[in-house]
Amino acid sequence: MQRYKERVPDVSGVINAMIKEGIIRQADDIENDHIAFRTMGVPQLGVQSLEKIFLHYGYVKKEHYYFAGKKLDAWWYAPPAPHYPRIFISELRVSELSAAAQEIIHSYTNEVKTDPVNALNLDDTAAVDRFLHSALWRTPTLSDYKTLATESEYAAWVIYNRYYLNHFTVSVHNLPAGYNTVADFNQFLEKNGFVLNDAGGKIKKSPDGNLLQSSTVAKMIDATFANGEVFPIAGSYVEFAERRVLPQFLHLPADQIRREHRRDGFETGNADKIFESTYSTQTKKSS
Ligand code: OOG
Ligand code: NI
Repeated sequence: MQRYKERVPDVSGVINAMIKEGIIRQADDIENDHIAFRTMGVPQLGVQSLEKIFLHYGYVKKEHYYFAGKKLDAWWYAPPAPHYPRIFISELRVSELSAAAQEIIHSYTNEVKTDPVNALNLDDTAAVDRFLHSALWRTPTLSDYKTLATESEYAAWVIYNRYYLNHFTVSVHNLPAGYNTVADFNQFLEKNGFVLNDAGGKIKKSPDGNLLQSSTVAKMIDATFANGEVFPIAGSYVEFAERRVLPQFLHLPADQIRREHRRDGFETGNADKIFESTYSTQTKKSS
């Protein structure tokens, strides 16, 4: 979380606003619904590589999601115990981009000769942490970044940001009344000046009505490219999730509701719009 917190002012912004409002006493009181990573789909990297870290720690691979327009695949991973966050990892279908974009991407990812996770001692948590904060390939040029962005904003984001955490997610359903729905929590956020992603509406709702999500718009950060060129690019964002109690458990008293009684997993239609929290159509509102 360290680098993410430093680069995403909304992280401490949201936590501090929640403490000030008396919703929580300290940051640790927040239930982290899930965290998300983005990757490049090339043979030695991508989901098949990154997921090995989480599988090693007992995460279980669950459903696949496909995003045709954005040329992405994603999977989610269930944690080994309910107090750990779920994990959402997406991957760019690099081979579906133009030859020019593929050439740019490969010029960076080819610096990674073999699957780097295979070389990690996965029991060494400090080494894993260092790996997740490692650069993997050289600092991109601004011109490569811009060329990629015209074709895939996701590609441009990953070429610069590598594996740095994309977002963490505040679970709202266990918060006090008045804040325990995404609708109410969004009101609280907007009252405090946070700008919400409104792609497809500010509340993303699954067809079953039981998974509701919203997110802040990523703020622009001054990124330093090759040769010291500085240019503002999208950082990361914070997400909010409300998982409603499944119909078969609605009879349970409120104090008996646990994670397994609520809607689990993700939703393609919701996720498709949440990705846009770092896309220029949204970030133009926050800068
Ligand atoms: C992930 C977007 C999808 C969700 O919870 O459905 C997502 C991303 O922006 O990398 O976070
Ligand atoms: Ni998410």
